[in-house]
Amino acid sequence: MKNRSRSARPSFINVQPCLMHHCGVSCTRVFLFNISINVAGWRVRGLQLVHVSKSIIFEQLLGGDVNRVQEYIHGRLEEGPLHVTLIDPDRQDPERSALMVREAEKGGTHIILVGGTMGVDHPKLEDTLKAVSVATELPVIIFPASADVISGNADAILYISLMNSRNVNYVIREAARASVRIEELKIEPLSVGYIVVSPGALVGKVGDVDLIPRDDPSIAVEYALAAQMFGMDFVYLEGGSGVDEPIPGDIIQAVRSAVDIPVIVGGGIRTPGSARSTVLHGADMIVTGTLVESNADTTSSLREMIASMEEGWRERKWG
Ligand code: 1GP
Repeated sequence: MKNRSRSARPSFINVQPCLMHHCGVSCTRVFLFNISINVAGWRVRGLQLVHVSKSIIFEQLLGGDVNRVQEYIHGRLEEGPLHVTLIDPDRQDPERSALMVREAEKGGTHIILVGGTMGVDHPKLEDTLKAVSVATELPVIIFPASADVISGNADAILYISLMNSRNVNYVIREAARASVRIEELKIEPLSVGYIVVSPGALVGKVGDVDLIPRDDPSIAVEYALAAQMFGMDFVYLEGGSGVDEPIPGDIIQAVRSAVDIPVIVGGGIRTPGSARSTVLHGADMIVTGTLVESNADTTSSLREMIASMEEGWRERKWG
């Protein structure tokens, strides 16, 4: 997922993971791809077994103008829920962040999100992104606190509208300010309708949020549907970092039933049981930050949590 470039752009390229191969897109060693490519007007098709690392495949075959991270996420979601590890560069130095990421990858996490609610300064974000990118093959995505902390050292960036903020800067102005820079850096934007549910913790305060009440799923549904109608890629239900309880299942379930786009849920998820319940109620992707920051054995905690998420997913799909 490193060194994304749009320069060598083929006229058409379509790569799908082979459904018969049990590893699918998650495998970093062997891929069986159905490749279709136009070369000088001729379409060449065929199955190819590629026995190299995932990043090389993506760089060599998908190096054009494609949504690599979106493809990765949607491919993974065919198989099960995704776990996302949030790294806040303000909480530790880049070397420690890289170590946490290595452990999280061993534990089975699928995506690394780097950012924080408070304005992380730009050098700190850059240093952390560089250290983290070297440490992992997983997609590294920026979670920006503002338009001032954007970097090309990542595979993608969450392109956020904090939909239930009272402050127009967080609803759209920061996104507008960031747009030209994102385009220049050629970093993949993942558009996100970010909806903060009570208690909201720091992001609720800093973002001047009109919090979604925990006992009224209908308001969350309105915002989530609005996000989908605006054409956004994801809905992100945020309870706030470090809160005692995750977002209530009723809210997640109502949102999941209302929209077709993937639903991301974060805030207060620290146990396998809460992760399982969050997925069972409809989360497609779970974000955890505090768990990785405060845990002595990240690898085994994440293994356990991801196994529980998969149980919740199976129960949701097949009862
Ligand atoms: C990301 O704010 C969350 O959505 C992270 O929350 O720190 O409670 O895991 P935790």
